[in-house]
Order: sequence, then C-alpha cells, then structure tokens
Amino acid sequence: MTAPSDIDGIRAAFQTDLAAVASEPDLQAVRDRYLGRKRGAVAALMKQVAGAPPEARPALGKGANVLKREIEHALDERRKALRMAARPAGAVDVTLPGRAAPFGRRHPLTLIREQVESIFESWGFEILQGPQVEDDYHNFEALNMPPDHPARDMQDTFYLDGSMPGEGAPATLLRTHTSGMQIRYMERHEPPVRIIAPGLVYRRDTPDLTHSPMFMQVEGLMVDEGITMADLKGTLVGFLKAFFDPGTRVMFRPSFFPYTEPSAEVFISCVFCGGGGCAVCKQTGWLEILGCGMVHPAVFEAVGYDAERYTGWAFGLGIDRVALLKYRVEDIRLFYDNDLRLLEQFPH
Ligand code: 2NL
Repeated sequence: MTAPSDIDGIRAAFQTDLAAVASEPDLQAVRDRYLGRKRGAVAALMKQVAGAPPEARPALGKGANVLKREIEHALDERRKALRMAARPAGAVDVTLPGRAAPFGRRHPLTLIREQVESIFESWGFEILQGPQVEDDYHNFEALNMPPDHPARDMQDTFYLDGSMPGEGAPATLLRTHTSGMQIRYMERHEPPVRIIAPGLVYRRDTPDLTHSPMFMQVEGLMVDEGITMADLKGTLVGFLKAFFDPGTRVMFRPSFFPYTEPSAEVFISCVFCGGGGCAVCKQTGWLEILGCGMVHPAVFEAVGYDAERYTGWAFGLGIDRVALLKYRVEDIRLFYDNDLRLLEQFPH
C-alpha cells in the first residue's frame, strides 16, 4: 500500500483494508497502519496539516480529525462484529441490555385495605384473618340475628352444600360480613379488645354499577370497661381525617343494625366538592361512608362477656365504595374482572 497523501485517499484505502479484515490480528494490523502513533497514516496526515500554509490549516485539521474519529468508530464496530461471530453457538451476549422483569401491581382494593390497616395498626389494633366459609352461628346467631331475620333468607345469602337455614345440620355459608372473625376472637380472648377484620364477603345481589356478589369489607371492634360513644366518635373521626383529609367533616346520623345499639351511619363532607354539592354527592354535600354503633349486649352474652362490666364500639366499612370514590372508578364490577388495563393504572 502506498502512503496516501490526502484525506479522501486515506479514507478510501482504509475502507478497502477494513473490508479485507478476517480476524482480530488483521484488525490490529489495520489499526496500526492508520492510527499508529509514529507510522500511522493519520499521524502522517497530522504532520502535513502542521506544515500547511496557515490559511489552509483549520479546514485541513478539521477534516483530519473527522477522519480519525470515523476510523476509530469503524474499527470498534468491526471488532464487536468479529467477537460476536467468534462466539460459541448458544453463548449469551453479556453486552446486551437486560430484559425488564414484568412487575405485578397491587389491586386497588388491596391498596385501600392496606391504608386502613396501617392507620389502625399504628393505634395498636390487631388485624384478624379468618375463613370465608362460615357457620350460621358465627355469621348470624351470635350477632343477634335470629332465625327469622331477613338477611338469613336464601335470597340474600349463599348457603353451601345444599345446607338450608333452619333445617337439620347447622348451615354453612359464604360470610356476609367479617363479623364472624371478631366473634371467634372474643370467644378466645378476654377484654381489652382492639381488632380490625378485613376481607372478602358475599351477598346474593344482581351485579350492577354499585353491587357485586363478592365485595370487600373491613370491620373494627373495641371492647373494654368504660368504652363510650365518645370513644367511637373520636376514633372514627380520627380515622376518617387520617384516611381522607384532615379537613374532612364528619356527620353521625341515627340508624339500625341488629348487633349494635345505638347505631349510626356516618357521612363525610364530599371529597369532590368539599360539601358544596355535586353529581357524586347528589347535591347533598355528604357521602355515606360507614355504619357503626355500640355493641349490642346480646353479642357480649353470646361470646361469654359480662355485658354489665364491658361496653364496646364496632364499625363496618365497604372497601369497594371507598376505592370507587378515592380512585374515581365508575363501576364496582371492574374490581373483579382482573383486566390488566385497569390494574396497570395503579402504583406498584
Ligand atoms: C355497614 C355496617 C357494621 C358492625 C358492622 C359489628 C361486629 C361485631 C359486633 C357488633 Cl362482632 N358490630 N360490626 C357494627 C355496626 C355496623 O357495618 O354498613 N357496613 C358496611
């Protein structure tokens, strides 16, 4: 090869030499020939630039530098290609970027349940878990719901294995609320009691925007000597302000449940309009958020507590309803479709 004397000539010669490279030693020889510090073609070119008339130097120098970078880049690429081709069959290319692991997401109902749990956990409440298949006694009887109570109707409750309410062997069913766990806990522990019981519950409902035959509930229970409705209000107002917003206003209104007396339904100032009235709160400024009350003495008698000595409060909160509100989902059935397009909208 004759020593090329101009930039284009060197470029063309390099291209020809590079095309002939078949191995790494070949490649090293080409590298030496063009980029070698003493006898390389680019070094010779740089010397020519230094000896050129001053007015020609900037353009020449720039061209020489561009060529140098081109040659370096082409040599690097060729080396990569040679190593790739020399790889044994089936070898792993450790220079490739890794594949991202497909992360799962927490279900929106799980996110809400965990938020509720962490608030009550911080106040020393224990979190219960228990079976979704319950017996009639722990789901109804112990909660002051006698055999003729409407909630026990076959129309409203899923009974299992052909078991029938009020016939022969004790009925088994899909729990209609999580209270059974709290009854079992009281059967085994003396007061003081501070527990919450979250979980899936079942009712025979025709699915629509706000009803699903499977839904999620969290109940809370506190029992000790001297517990009053002021404890109930203080705890629930504190919980609702911690969960929604410190500025949330809370309203208690008389209600009825068989297992509490007195009973109340609890409303919060609308989280969307702040209480001014909007479509979500149907212009009332209030959203119904939970039911609660002072535990009925009949429940204490069922678990063997002295109803003269102990009092307590309890509440039940629909997780689905809170999730629908907090995440502005318009259809409860979306929570049970397992469609990734919904689930992927929530944080990891
Ligand atoms: C509602 C109402 C409520 C309870 C649940 C309860 C549990 C025991 C004893 C007494 Cl072991 N009460 N739970 C009390 C009042 C209301 O739920 O509307 N939930 C969505």
